[in-house]
Amino acid sequence: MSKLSAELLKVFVYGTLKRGEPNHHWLTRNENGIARFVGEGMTVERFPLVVGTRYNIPFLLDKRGTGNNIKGEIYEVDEKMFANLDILEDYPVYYDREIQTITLNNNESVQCWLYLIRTFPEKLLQKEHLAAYHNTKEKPYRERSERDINIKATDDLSY
Ligand code: PCA
Repeated sequence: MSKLSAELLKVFVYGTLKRGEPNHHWLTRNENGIARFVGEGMTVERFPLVVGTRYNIPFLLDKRGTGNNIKGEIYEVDEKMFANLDILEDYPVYYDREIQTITLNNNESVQCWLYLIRTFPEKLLQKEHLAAYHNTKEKPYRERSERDINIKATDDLSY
């Protein structure tokens, strides 16, 4: 593999994929492919990170310059895992993704993929802008199997 394509398979996760959060098992399940934890990191760019919809889903909104530098975790993944992350995030229907610069705790910076929401109702911006996501008892994350299948995922954004 060329160096460039290896670099493109770093992913920065800021939501339910982090350690201790409800979708972390996707990264650790062997059948999904390989994921290696690289370190904790933070976006150089500021973004609004909000918890939205009736299912309390974390969203990084494509409105850079608003909100905080976002804390998360960097993983190196193989193509199989990357494809499985795309399935989980319902890319490109629900989340889109792009490459962003992430700084590690040692001040090194790396280029990583991250998932974000491009098209969203303005009112999502009125929710609290977080710097780091954690699932909570007060606003528990609901997985897809618990969601109303009669409502289109993208319609949920207005709740
Ligand atoms: N999973 C991805 C995007 C939002 C989410 O819950 C992540 O953890 O980065």
